[in-house]
Amino acid sequence: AMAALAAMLLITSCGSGGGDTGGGGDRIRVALVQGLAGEEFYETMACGARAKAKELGVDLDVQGPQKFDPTLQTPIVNSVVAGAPDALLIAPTDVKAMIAPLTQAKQQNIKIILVDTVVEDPTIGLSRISTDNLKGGAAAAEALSEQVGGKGKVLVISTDPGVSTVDARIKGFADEIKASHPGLTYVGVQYSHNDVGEASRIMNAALAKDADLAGVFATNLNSATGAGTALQQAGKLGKVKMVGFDAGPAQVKQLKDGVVQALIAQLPADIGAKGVEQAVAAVKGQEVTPSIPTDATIVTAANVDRPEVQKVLYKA
Ligand code: T6T
Repeated sequence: AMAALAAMLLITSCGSGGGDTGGGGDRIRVALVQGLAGEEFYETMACGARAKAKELGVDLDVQGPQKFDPTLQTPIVNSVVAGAPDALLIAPTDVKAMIAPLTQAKQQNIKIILVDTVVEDPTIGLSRISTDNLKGGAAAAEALSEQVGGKGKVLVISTDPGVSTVDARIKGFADEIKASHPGLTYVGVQYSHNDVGEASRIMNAALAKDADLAGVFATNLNSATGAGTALQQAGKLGKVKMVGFDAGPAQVKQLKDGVVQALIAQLPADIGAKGVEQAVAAVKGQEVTPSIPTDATIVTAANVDRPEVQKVLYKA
């Protein structure tokens, strides 16, 4: 009950950007650099981080690029680093391209905490907090297999190669099909560059190419929104089954409309809150936890109205 209450507080305490605090003398200063500004997953993460920052009495500055793109995220990191915060929470937008700017931050003794995504260099990030995306991808394969009755062609729509989270989801999905679903034919992955319109175009082209397509797995919010819109407009409801990662308002509507059969909801607010906790511990020289997995919930039309499931849906 206490945990449920704490989760409620996290969600409800995120009104009009309330947790950011004015710069006080020797308060710990933490920066959060999102993967994408204004998107429900990262805004919900910011919400959890703000609530925790307020509780712990630290300053939190939140920034993010307008596109999920390392060439736009790099200058933001550079300017944040120039301001010399004590700690940096970041969701790196590419496993390779973000190593250089984060190495700079590390050299300036800024404590780095990775939230959601990671980089390939294992020495970057004192703590890594994320969903078990490999497992999440496998769960998506299982859910999709069940929906299509264990047979037929299945497609994956992702964002870009080199994004650790979605890459792990694809691998988990493909491995699970290979290991346990011999009736499914995985026709491969296509990349939307995290663009809703592009995900729709990919879905439409796939429907035109494979008239017998049985299912699609969309690896994140924008991919799912675009793919679902295309399925709906093509009148493929119920004919082509879909499973999507993430649970923003558009995904939940698609679930209720019967466009999508299952969603895998992450706990972005938890990731943000735990990130701030780890950052503060690192700055104070206390023990940090190198790897913190956060939960995922499979949301379907059958369970979406339950209070414990409502709680994991991302804020609007
Ligand atoms: O799926 C999340 C996040 O985990 C991923 O790294 C990028 O996409 C999202 O932000 C959803 O759009």
